[in-house]
Amino acid sequence: MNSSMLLLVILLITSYNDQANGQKAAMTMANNFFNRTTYPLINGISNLFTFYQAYRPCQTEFNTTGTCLARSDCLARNGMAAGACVAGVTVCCDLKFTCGGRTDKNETIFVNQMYPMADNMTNTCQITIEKQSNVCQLRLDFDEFTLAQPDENGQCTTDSFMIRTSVGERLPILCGENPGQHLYIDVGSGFINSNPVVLSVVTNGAIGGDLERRWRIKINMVPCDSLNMAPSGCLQYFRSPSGMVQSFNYGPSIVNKARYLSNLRYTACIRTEENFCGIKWRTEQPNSFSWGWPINRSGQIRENSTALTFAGGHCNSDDYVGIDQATYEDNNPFALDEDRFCGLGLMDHGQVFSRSKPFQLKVRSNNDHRLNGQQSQQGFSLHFTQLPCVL
Ligand SMILES: *[C@@H]1O[C@H](CO)[C@@H](O)[C@H](O)[C@H]1NC(C)=O
Ligand SMILES: *[C@@H]1O[C@H](CO)[C@@H](O)[C@H](O)[C@H]1NC(C)=O
Ligand SMILES: *[C@@H]1O[C@H](CO)[C@@H](O)[C@H](O)[C@H]1NC(C)=O
Ligand SMILES: *[C@@H]1O[C@H](CO)[C@@H](O)[C@H](O)[C@H]1NC(C)=O
Ligand SMILES: *[C@@H]1O[C@H](CO)[C@@H](O)[C@H](O)[C@H]1NC(C)=O
Ligand SMILES: CC(=O)N[C@H]1CO[C@H](CO)[C@@H](O)[C@@H]1O
Repeated sequence: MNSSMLLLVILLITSYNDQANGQKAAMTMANNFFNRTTYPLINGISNLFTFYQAYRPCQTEFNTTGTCLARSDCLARNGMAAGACVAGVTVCCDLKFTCGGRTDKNETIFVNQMYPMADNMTNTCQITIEKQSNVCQLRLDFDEFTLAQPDENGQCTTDSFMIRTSVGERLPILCGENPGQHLYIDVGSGFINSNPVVLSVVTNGAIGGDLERRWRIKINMVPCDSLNMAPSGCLQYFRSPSGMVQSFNYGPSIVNKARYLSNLRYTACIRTEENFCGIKWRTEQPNSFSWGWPINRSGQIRENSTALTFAGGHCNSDDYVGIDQATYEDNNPFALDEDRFCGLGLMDHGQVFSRSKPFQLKVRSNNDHRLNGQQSQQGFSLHFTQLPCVL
């Protein structure tokens, strides 16, 4: 047997088996075929090839992280060959975790059944995450998230993404477009693995237009002692001096339908950075805030006002966004505090300042979406900047 044949044998062995198994198989075969004096050499080459070929992370055609595996091994694990690692030997395998899956692994990526293609069927796709004992929260990152739009009541009746925990917290039911959004799920601090989290996506047939139903959700387990834990009560948690907070399904307005969801009651929290004492919120674009409208029961605009933006008690009757002790001007002792905002902007200049800690954005919507739909309200996209303590 010449050396290139030898390499081929090792290559096949290492690429068709698990790393550990592969090495063991290689050793057994080596012992069978060759005398021990030749074994150390073979083992060395085998390790080398294991290192270069199998189980190496790779970039898939979809720009996701895959694992180099033999094609047959990839398919046997419900993976998808998505590019080559070493031509003709290993493929870059995208290991899909989808409907029916159950895992206790960190950094799981949950995708729709047909991913990277769109799903167009009626289905209930459910996965179960069993937490590890030192884990207190899950963080979900929606790398991709397109489901059907909510109905005219702001409810996810065609498609819905639901989170079930045994902790009892009510988490929003989501649908529509949510790429880039994230959320935290409290899973309790108990040691016993009795609090599995179930994520389910209910889908109803094909969705209209150009929309392609597809999701790719990264699930991270946050250890209880981690500084990355979101404070209790925060569905979203932003850890940067500046950033953007958008309502779920924020996007271009849809005729006679509100994009934002009804029945929301959650808080987006901003970590206070060291030496920062205040926060400025401003609308990303002049028109990137359309949330609630001060209407009374007869559906007319309150007090015949021509104002477009409202604050405080005016926002009580419908949906609002809450920022504690917010003023239109920073450090102006004469500027009145408001704590809730609604209408078509944040006060007169599309911005407010607050020095109330912790920095939070409270998001509220009720179950009456009729007039919000008539106004085609699209939600909010707000930019925040923390303000240094020096005055
Ligand atoms: C992957 O990334 C490259 C550049 O980094 C880009 O040109 C290409 O379009 C991306 N492919 C997909 C499927 O996103
Ligand atoms: C769903 O997609 C498949 C594959 O693209 C296609 O063959 C099928 O006709 C589609 N079904 C519906 C109801 O659109
Ligand atoms: C899960 O992975 C993330 C990202 O690598 C890491 O920060 C976190 O500590 C891990 N969680 C556990 C329980 O190991
Ligand atoms: C609603 O507003 C209109 C116009 O300002 C007023 O005539 C009407 O009485 C109000 N209805 C209620 C229930 O407050
Ligand atoms: C509201 O505006 C309409 C039209 O401008 C006017 O006819 C009506 O009298 C106003 N109502 C009140 C209570 O000011
Ligand atoms: C295949 C073979 O001949 N293996 C031999 C290699 O040498 C050891 C002793 O060092 C023998 O026990 C094996 O039978």
